[in-house]
Amino acid sequence: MILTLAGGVGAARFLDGLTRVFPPGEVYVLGNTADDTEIYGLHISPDLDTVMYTLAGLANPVEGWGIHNDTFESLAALGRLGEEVWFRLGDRDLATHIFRSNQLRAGSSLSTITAQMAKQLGVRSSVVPMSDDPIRTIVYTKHGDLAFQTYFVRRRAKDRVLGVTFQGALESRPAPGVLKAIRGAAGIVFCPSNPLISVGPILAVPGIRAAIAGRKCPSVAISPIVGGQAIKGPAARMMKTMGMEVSALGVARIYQELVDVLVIDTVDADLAPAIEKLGMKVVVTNTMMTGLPVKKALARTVVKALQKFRA
Ligand code: FO1
Repeated sequence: MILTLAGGVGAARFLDGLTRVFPPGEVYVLGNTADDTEIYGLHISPDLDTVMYTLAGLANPVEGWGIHNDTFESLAALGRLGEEVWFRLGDRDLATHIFRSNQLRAGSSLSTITAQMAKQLGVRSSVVPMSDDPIRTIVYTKHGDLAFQTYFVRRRAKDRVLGVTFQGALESRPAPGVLKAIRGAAGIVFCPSNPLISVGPILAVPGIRAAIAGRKCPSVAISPIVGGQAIKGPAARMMKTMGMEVSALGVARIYQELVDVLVIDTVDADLAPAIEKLGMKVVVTNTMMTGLPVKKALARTVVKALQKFRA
């Protein structure tokens, strides 16, 4: 089994390729839940849903999140009632959040509900939240401490990030089976997600980082920073304002001790020697997942890197 650490859209795109070149039933997705939020009394798990919809073939191909061809009638009606509508919840997407929230209220755990929904949608991979306990990313800015979706969607990630914290992480436990899955994995993959706010919270759940650091299998990360820019989202700006080098080398520094092989884009080939000095192997390839052929080729490269390192 390959265990993957996943944020939202970047991870989902990679997993779309991976599950087409590797048996999907042998892929375990450990998803970030620190972006979760409550809107209209509903529990939203954006990263879990993004992965789930993508693997079910339902995702909106343009945004990467939400459901393809969804409508927004309910949101419009809520707006007319005076509710804030900055977080775009589609009509069909709402069903997911209503179901999840109902089940949570009835006492079910997030991991059980996620498994149930993924199965219902025909997803063959395991999609597992990092924890069943509430963990929330708080972004420190000069305008105050912002809940993640307020920073990211409402304020369009335009504030300078002074720091982040994962509220509740210290008191949280990994979801059932997570540590066992890490110990039993034949390979670990860090998807091309934001290392600070997508993979960071997963590693902040007590026990997960240590289990990965003590791995007996190879681990590969795909750099989400290409040519000094984030493929998607605010990773580059965040790394910069937090004093990190915005490059694949900066990513390598964050993942030191946890990753054996870093996959970097061809435009960053000249960084390979410096990354290798950190004790990682480097694989150079096209990481810009513009279409299915590149996604599949990247996934094949990652699987090959895992096999090669193992050998
Ligand atoms: N991202 C946006 O930029 N704007 C939105 O209105 C928005 C709505 C949304 C609804 C459901 C969902 O599952 C995800 C949604 N996202 C939206 C994406 C999400 O906020 C972020 O991509 C992740 O949290 C970061 O990984």
